[in-house]
Amino acid sequence: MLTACTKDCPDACSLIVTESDKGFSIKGNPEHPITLGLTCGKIQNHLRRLQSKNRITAPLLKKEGSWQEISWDQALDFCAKKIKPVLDRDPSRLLHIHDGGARGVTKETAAWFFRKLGCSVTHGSLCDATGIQASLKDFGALKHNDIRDLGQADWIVNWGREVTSSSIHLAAILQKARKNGTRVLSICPGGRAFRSFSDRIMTIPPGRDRFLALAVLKLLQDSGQLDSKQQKQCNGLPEHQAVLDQHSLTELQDLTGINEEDIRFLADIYAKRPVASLLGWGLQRHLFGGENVRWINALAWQSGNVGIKGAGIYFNMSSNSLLDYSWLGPTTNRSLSLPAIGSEIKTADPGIELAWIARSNVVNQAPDSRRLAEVFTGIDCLVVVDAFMTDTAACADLILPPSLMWEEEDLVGSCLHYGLQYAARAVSPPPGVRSDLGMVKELNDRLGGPAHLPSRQRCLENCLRPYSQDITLQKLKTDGFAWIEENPVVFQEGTDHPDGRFQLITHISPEPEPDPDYPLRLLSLINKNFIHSQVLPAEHVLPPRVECHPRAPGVPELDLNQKIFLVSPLGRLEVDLVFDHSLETGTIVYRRGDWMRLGGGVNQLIKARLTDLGVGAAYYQQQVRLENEKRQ
Ligand SMILES: Nc1nc2c(c(=O)[nH]1)N[C@H]1C(S)=C(S)[C@@H](COP(=O)(O)OP(=O)(O)OC[C@H]3O[C@@H](n4cnc5c(=O)[nH]c(N)nc54)[C@H](O)[C@@H]3O)O[C@H]1N2
Ligand SMILES: Nc1nc2c(c(=O)[nH]1)N[C@H]1C(S)=C(S)[C@@H](COP(=O)(O)OP(=O)(O)OC[C@H]3O[C@@H](n4cnc5c(=O)[nH]c(N)nc54)[C@H](O)[C@@H]3O)O[C@H]1N2
Ligand SMILES: [Mo]
Repeated sequence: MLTACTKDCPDACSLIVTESDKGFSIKGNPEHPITLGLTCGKIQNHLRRLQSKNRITAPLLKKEGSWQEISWDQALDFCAKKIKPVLDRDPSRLLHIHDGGARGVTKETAAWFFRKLGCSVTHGSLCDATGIQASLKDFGALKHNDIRDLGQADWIVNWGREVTSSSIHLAAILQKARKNGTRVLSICPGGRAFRSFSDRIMTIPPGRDRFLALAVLKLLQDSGQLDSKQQKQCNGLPEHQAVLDQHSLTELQDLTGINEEDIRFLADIYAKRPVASLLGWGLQRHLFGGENVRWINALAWQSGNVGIKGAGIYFNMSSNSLLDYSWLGPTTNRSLSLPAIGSEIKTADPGIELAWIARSNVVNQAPDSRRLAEVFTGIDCLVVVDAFMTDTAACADLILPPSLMWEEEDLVGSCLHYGLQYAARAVSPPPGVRSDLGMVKELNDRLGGPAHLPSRQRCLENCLRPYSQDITLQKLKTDGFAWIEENPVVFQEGTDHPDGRFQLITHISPEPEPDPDYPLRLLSLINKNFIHSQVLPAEHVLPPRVECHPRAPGVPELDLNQKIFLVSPLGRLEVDLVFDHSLETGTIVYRRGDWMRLGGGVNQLIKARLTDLGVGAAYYQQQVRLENEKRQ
């Protein structure tokens, strides 16, 4: 049977399930142009989640601090009874939060149900909103060439994408390209992972890529190597050039820690063409993340490395854009900023009385977890739809357990490739759970049917309408996937702005000086083996591990035989310290995902701050220190 992975991962794999005497097995679909038969550890890991003894399989109601199993009828009656009077008074007092815990058409439809009720919703994102907004500002669209085109580049300049952790199929594309002569230069704050897929590495302190892109532009401009045709198709050129003139090469070397020879090497690469620029999510999670992305976009455009095969900017594509959601209809809602959701709820007027959270462990994954836990616990009624007792679920008044990936049928796009994947229901869910769509349908009935929610099949078919006979649900069921566009070369005829011109960035912000008491920049990165916080209690490695250079500030003074704490102005967390000589000395890495309830949860140390664009979370701006004992 053909199904798919609906996790919040770029690769969106097509999968083959077989059941034999030996049990259920799952492998990558060899026919899918990106999956190519290969799957990652998260797949086996998900099988363990489905069968885990920690899985919640009946609704749980909190009564005087302890959990009580109740029936679905009781649970949904409880929800309707709480929600109805709020809807009658002012629907914006009900807040809906959802994220990418599982993706798919029916998940989006369940989320739309709350919009239709007129609830408050969220905007911005914990993930990629900054880079998306930067792309929209510069190009007027979020799209890139077919990812397999990377193989046609002479050089791939990888601005901080740790592909072996975040996207093993992209890692495979890079390795294949390297075999065929393409070279990969990675610009990153170090870390061993980059070695396996890079021909050359330039180490940069986090948050400063914009100065490196500016330095390269300056060299290319001074040597007359910028592409005059592309420059004619820009807005903001004089102001942009004035910024180049305001900075000396020496100053930019100091800011980036990269020497002149390396900057010249990078300029030579961009001058030769075609060079593809791969942008990670990491570099946009800083206070000036939007500027970081925009300066790299400007470099790629002006050097003539956009709109041709083998070149281009590769950040993201919109995974939902391949599907048509217009049939759901427009809604009008009050919207709160997700990265600052704690203070947003506190100051909301009218206030939030009820919240419904699905597919998100927001307490664990958004900044300032301790405060968030307090804020959510303080809401009159919190409903969390989750299969595990996460840091968020623990704050709830009612937990509703959903069916999970492979237990329901759906369709998913990808933010990496042009494939649309069909996810069949491959296993039976435990009897006590309901799908996200199923439970909101029942709630809708109890509320007197304010929304029209079609059947699952109809939802999937509706999303395929633009493809008429070319891509039908039946065809997807048979093939497992469909390819939407073959070999697009985006921005060949100019950008998607109405005037077709590229919008150059015309300012650059200085990097704020860190408080000397907190000399280390904290990178709270994904964990190769798990998706975000989807880690079972038994899979936790505690105390959490952090990695830094042995000569990082404050480290030589530590007593390694004593307990070590990671400290920020928000709190402290006991950690296990491991050395990595390849890391930039001012950087410390924490592989996030472990739960605060169990002794992890790095977001309790991270202040809620917004990036410069798109309402993103500036997680990686956080400064910390290591210490043995509490400082007086
Ligand atoms: N296994 C696994 N895969 C996943 C996920 C998961 O949880 N687990 N999550 C998925 C999701 S939703 C996302 S958004 C992606 C995230 O995928 P990635 O883009 O890999 O994002 P990060 O891990 O946040 O950052 C990657 C790298 O950015 C570098 N970096 C940080 N700051 C800077 C900077 O200022 N400049 C430069 N040049 N580099 C910097 C860090 O060294 C880090 O190695 O992964 C997806 N894939
Ligand atoms: N410090 C720090 N924090 C970060 C980031 C960072 O760089 N640094 N980056 C972030 C990024 S890239 C992202 S994308 C976000 C991720 O933030 P979240 O989306 O909140 O991450 P998950 O931990 O995957 O939480 C999803 C939850 O959904 C549940 N779930 C799974 N399947 C289903 C389902 O079918 N239905 C329902 N109702 N629930 C389901 C899972 O059990 C899990 O608890 O957070 C980020 N948080
Ligand atoms: Mo993400």
